[in-house]
Amino acid sequence: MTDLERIKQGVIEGDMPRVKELTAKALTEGAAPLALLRRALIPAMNVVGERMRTGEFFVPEVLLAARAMKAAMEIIKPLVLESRAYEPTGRIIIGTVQGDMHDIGKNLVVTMLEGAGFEVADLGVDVSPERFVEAVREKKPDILAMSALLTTTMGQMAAVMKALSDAGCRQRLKVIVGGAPLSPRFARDISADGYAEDAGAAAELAKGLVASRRAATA
Ligand code: B1M
Repeated sequence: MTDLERIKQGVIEGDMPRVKELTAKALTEGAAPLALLRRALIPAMNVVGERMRTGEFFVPEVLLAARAMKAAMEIIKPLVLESRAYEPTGRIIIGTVQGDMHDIGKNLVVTMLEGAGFEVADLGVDVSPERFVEAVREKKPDILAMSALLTTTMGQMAAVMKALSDAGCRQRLKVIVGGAPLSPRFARDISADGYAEDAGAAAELAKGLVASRRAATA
C-alpha cells in the first residue's frame, strides 16, 4: 500500500492520529499538498458517503472520518497558502446555506480562495438568507459564494438570491454556488453568476469574475 492509499484508508476508518502522522510524513517526503487532497482525502470521503448511503456507516463513523479529514486539511492548508498572491485579489463572503451542516467542502473552497489571494469572510454553516444579506451589506464583497450538500437544502440558494434582490444588493455583487447535488443548470435557474464543481474550479471562477469586472470598469 502506498502512503496515499494508507491516508485514504485512515480517513475511512476515522483514525485521526494515523492520518495526521501519515500526512505529515508524505509532505516531508515531497508529496504535493493538492495531490494529497485529490488522490487520498476527497476519494476517502466519497467512500464514506457510499457506505453511508448503503447503510454500512452511520453518523458516528462519518463524524470520525470527517474529523480525520479536517486534521489532515489543517496540516495541508499552510502549504497551499504559501503560494498566495501578494496583492489581494478581491473580497469574498462564503457560507453553507440554512439547514445544512456540511462544511468540509466549503472549508476546502475557502483554502483555495485564500491561496488565490482572496480575502475571505467565512460565515460557517446553517447560514440564513437574512445573515447572508446582512454580511453583504456590511462587508461589501466582490463575490458571495454558497455551498449546499443536501438536495433538501439547495433550494435555500434561491431564497438567498431573492433576499439579495429584495434588499437591492445584487447590482455589483457576483454570486457563485457549488456542492455535490448542484449543476451548472441549477446555477443558471437561480440566476447565479457561476457554478464550480470543486474547490480549485471555485478559485478559478472567482478570479475570472473579478478580472472581467475590472476589465469592464477600466
Ligand atoms: Co452527510 N450527507 N448528512 N454528513 N455527508 C451526504 C452529503 C450524502 C450524499 C451521504 C449519502 O447519503 N450518500 C447525503 C445527502 C443526500 C442528498 O441530499 N442527496 C447526506 C445526508 C443524507 C446527511 C444527513 C441527512 C444524515 C442523517 O442525519 N440522517 C445529515 C444532514 C445534516 C445537515 O446538514 N442538516 C448528514 C450529516 C453529516 C455529518 C454531520 C455526519 C457529516 C458532515 C461533517 C462536516 O461537514 N463537518 C456528513 C458527511 C461527512 C457526508 C459525506 C459522507 C461527505 C461530505 C464531504 O465532506 N465530502 C457526504 C457523502 C459524499 O459527499 N460523498 C454526505 C468531501 C468534500 C471535500 O466534498 O463537500 O462535495 P464536498 O465538496 C466538494 C464539492 O462539492 C465542491 O468543492 C468540494 C471539493 O473540492 N463544493 C463547492 C462544495 N461547496 C462548494 C461551494 C462552492 C464551490 C464548490 O462555491 C462556489
